[in-house]
Amino acid sequence: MIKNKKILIVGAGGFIGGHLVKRLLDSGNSIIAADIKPKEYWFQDYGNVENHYSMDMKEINNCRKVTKKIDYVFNMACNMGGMGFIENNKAECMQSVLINTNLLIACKEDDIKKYFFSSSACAYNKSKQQDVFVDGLKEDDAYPANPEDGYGWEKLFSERMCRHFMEDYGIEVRIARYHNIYGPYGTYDGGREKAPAALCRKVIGAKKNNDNKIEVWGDGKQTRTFLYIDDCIEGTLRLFESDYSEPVNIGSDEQVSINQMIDIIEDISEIKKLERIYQLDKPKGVRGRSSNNDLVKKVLNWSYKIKLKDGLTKTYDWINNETSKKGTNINRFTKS
Ligand code: GKE
Repeated sequence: MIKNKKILIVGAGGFIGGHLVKRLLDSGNSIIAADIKPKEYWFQDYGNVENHYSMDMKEINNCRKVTKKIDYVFNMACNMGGMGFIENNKAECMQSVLINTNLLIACKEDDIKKYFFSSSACAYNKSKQQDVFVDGLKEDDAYPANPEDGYGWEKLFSERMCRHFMEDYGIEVRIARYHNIYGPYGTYDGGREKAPAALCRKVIGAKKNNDNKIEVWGDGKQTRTFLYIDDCIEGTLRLFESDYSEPVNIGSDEQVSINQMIDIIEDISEIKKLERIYQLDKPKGVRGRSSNNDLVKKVLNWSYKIKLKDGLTKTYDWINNETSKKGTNINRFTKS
């Protein structure tokens, strides 16, 4: 476990970044945390951390301000969200390339030795994701390149930027391709939410309003895998401490249809089966996606532990608690 290091976490005000701050803080590191979000929009905000609020890391001089005398850098920052966001904000998502590029330049200038980049399953070739219950994506399936428009291209390009900074300047890079990470402190409304949180929120709303139906994007048959945040953090830190510098899947292979996920959430909610209003015009993304975990098991001798039902139960309970609080403005941040 990483300890007694000085670590910069960029995107620390966000979902995965916030959990990473907590985990590295608890294991005895000193943390520099930076995010473009103003303080009131940080999902988790710890006092014993050097926090830089409203810091736009697309600006190289901001990157240079926080890479001084740092041991490790984790780039968890990008302008992103679920399909509802990335399908409608392609230029915004592409600009995250400035964060990764400028951060790497600053790291080179400050001779930082190790750098983590949070990539995504959206980097994978879409032609491999056209059916439901598809075979899990292997790391080589990113080429020939045909990633998700906007966001996926930025992730794939930034992976290569990391590789070349390692080859040319000796910065050790570690790259994880995340497969739909969910859990407490994740966005659940406002437009950036992904399916697990969105559907938990909708079922909670139906229960509270005594509704007998919920709106579902697509036909509900599309399939995905979803990884609980604690597994994401564990896999991320094991990858970072490994000596493997190529992209690796950090995801689950427990593939379900969206309809099956709603069934699970209804069981958690102890609500009767809801009528599903299928909105075929809403953003759908790929038809099917799963993570092949052969490589991650081989290089890290690790695999995720938390089953979807268990992760969704924790997520549902957290969102239920948050939505019952008055005046909660968490996750309202929708524009960079
Ligand atoms: N967001 C959302 N909200 N999705 C819904 C909803 C809803 O209310 N109802 C059904 N869906 C369906 C979407 O139409 C899509 O087919 C599926 O759930 C998953 O949507 P998602 O969670 O928004 O995003 P995707 O898995 O398609 O893509 C995401 O993949 C991640 C990496 O695995 C991306 O948006 C990024 O968040 C990221 O790259």
